Amino acid sequence: MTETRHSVCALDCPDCCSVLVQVQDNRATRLKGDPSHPITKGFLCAKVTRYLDREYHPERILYPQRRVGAKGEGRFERISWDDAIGEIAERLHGTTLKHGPEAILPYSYGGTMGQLNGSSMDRRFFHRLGASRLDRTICASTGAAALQLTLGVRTGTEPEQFAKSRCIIAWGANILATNVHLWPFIVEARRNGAKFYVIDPLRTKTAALADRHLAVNPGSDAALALGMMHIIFRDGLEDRDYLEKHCSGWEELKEKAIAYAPHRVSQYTGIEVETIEELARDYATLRPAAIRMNYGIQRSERGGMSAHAVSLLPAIIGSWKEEGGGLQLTTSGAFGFNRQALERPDLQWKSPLGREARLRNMSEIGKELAMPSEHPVHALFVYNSNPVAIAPNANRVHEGFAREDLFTVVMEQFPTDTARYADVLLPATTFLEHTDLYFAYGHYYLQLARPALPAPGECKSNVEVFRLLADAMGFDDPCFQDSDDDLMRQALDSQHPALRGITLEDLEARRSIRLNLGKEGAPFLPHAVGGFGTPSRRCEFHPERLEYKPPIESRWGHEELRRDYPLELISAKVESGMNSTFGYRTDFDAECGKLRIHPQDASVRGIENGMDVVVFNKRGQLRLLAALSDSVKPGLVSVASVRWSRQAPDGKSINVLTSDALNDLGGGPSFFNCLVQVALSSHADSL
Ligand SMILES: Nc1nc2c(c(=O)[nH]1)N[C@H]1C(S)=C(S)[C@@H](COP(=O)(O)OP(=O)(O)OC[C@H]3O[C@@H](n4cnc5c(=O)[nH]c(N)nc54)[C@H](O)[C@@H]3O)O[C@H]1N2
Ligand SMILES: Nc1nc2c(c(=O)[nH]1)N[C@H]1C(S)=C(S)[C@@H](COP(=O)(O)OP(=O)(O)OC[C@H]3O[C@@H](n4cnc5c(=O)[nH]c(N)nc54)[C@H](O)[C@@H]3O)O[C@H]1N2
Ligand code: SF4
Ligand SMILES: [Mo]
Repeated sequence: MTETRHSVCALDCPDCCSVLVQVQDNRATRLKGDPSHPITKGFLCAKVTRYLDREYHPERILYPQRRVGAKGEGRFERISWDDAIGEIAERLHGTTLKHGPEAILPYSYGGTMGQLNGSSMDRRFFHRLGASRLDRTICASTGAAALQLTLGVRTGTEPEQFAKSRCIIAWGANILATNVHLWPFIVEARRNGAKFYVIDPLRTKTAALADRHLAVNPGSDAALALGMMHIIFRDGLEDRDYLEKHCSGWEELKEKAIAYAPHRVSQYTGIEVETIEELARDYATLRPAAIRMNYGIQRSERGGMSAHAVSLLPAIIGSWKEEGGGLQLTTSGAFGFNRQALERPDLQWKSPLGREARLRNMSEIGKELAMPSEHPVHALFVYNSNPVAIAPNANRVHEGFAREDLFTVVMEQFPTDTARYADVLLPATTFLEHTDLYFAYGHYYLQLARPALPAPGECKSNVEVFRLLADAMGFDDPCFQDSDDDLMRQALDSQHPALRGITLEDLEARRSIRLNLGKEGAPFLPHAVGGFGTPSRRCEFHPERLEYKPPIESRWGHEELRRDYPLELISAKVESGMNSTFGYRTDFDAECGKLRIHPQDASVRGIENGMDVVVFNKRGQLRLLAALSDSVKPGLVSVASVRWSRQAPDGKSINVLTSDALNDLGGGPSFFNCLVQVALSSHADSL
């Protein structure tokens, strides 16, 4: 019998699609987008349309296992759940007795956007244990901090409104690859005459389809935004009324912007003066104008400053007032779940002086594990993430995970680079197999998913595993026995106006519900008349932070570095991947094995298309195949991220090259400022 069941795509993607699963005899035969969902609009991206290859893949981890080979070798023996839970509880208990609970570190990130399996029972467990806390900075903390600084909230223009815009700027946003459900709204706007700009160092598929592509130098966005402000103020195109009523600090910024004349900005950004003039004029006069800023711009040394500068632009021209205006980086702040109830930070261990457990920055996991420390981490618990592949400065990360004295638990669906380092490996369910409650970071629909398929083998959800572990550790607070439905009810039991009146029963019946945002049926205009969450309740301009300097790891930065490593490397996301999640797919892996290099840079190095090359810097080196392309400017090279190192011929993935230096705001990484040199493989030995 064939039937259609409902689910929600849990991948780390702003679109959070509503999914229909065709099922025959309890086996899925097809996934498709829910046609009734206003954002999904009946289609899924190419990578998730094929998700059933993952669901039924022969390499899925189906049973608990214990390491039998050397660390990192990936050899395991099957054990029972009782033995696995018993062993983990014993080791965590032993670590606590010997070194204190802060010697235990949880490590999780974006495996699932579900609230239950992403951050509920796990947080309760580690809080009660007194483990070190993890600062989850690897992706979005810099942009989030910049929005918080500027707007005091993490919300923005709803995707539907982009259809009404007359000027759209995709700023560090590869929409066709990473946010494809925004595209139909952009197409509609362009059909009505909108002009579409893309600001991205790479000529991505999105950039290739733009009316104007500005191939900015990496990390120079703050200069470009200041240049736009210069022109807007110079030509009197600002919305003075809006600035006076709702903004603070703008007069000083106006003064500061005088120094950012187009010819100077052109030198910093690599964009012609006329193009900068055209962009600023169009942005201020083709109304409404909307900016889709994405996380690409904040993954650089001064990414916080860049994100702050860009997020000021809508206030300067007053476009927050207009339907189809404003800016979107994220919509996540509107989902005002009761996090206290869900995560129970009150269970946390506190020292007699009230100190909370120490906080460790996940972007520095290599340093944390590999560098000598007075209070090292002795036990690590990884779930929803693959740090050995995705964290920067990967050689250091490998070194840390290889420590014989480190006890590592990994809960995974697949034998990832990280799973191979596990001492105990636990099998996790996929989103098609467990219950969860979903927020989105690219729209305003709250969604519920029940299991659409049975869990194979002995896979369990994260929530269930932390319940079992809490029991084994003797944690007797009743919250450790809460059911999935209890957790969802607690999350929804919130004072936040966006969730008012939304119950689990409503969600059960409707699956997807738009948050309560302003008047029903009216467009959501969060800052039409203020509405800022900053201390001053205004849009806050921080001119003291806005001083453009080129990143150290750039062709304009540190002189010695750029002499040895003259090329800038960007390792951005690609359409066929989802970070490292689809590392087993050959088409994705082949994409990650290519180095895009401009023909000029190739020819001076004797490199031809398809040749074996070595890319290196002081942190590491890896072998790739040269792909000559003018999608990168001279001086720039690019590699798709992130492959499994197991798949690479030399066992290395791109993050052996990236830096674990933190950027200027929110403790985020600086993946996209990375200097390298490239040589033919045959010459590499003499280097
Ligand atoms: N297909 C696919 N979709 C994804 C993901 C994936 O891996 N694959 N990952 C998901 C995740 S985790 C996230 S965070 C989002 C991220 O979504 P995006 O932010 O759109 O993705 P990124 O590739 O990080 O960066 C976007 C663009 O920024 C550009 N860029 C790099 N440096 C600079 C700079 O200095 N200035 C400017 N203006 N642009 C710059 C890159 O070339 C890239 O094309 O996508 C999510 N969706
Ligand atoms: N060079 C470079 N490095 C980057 C980036 C880049 O652009 N360039 N991007 C960075 C960014 S933005 C991000 S967000 C990070 C992403 O880093 P991660 O969050 O680590 O993302 P993934 O590599 O997709 O790994 C997620 C893992 O979670 C597992 N998983 C999924 N669902 C579940 C579940 O329910 N339970 C359990 N236990 N596991 C589950 C999946 O099998 C998968 O292996 O990478 C960062 N690293
Ligand atoms: S990855 Fe994004 S676009 Fe693809 S199905 Fe999932 S939510 Fe939709
Ligand atoms: Mo991310």
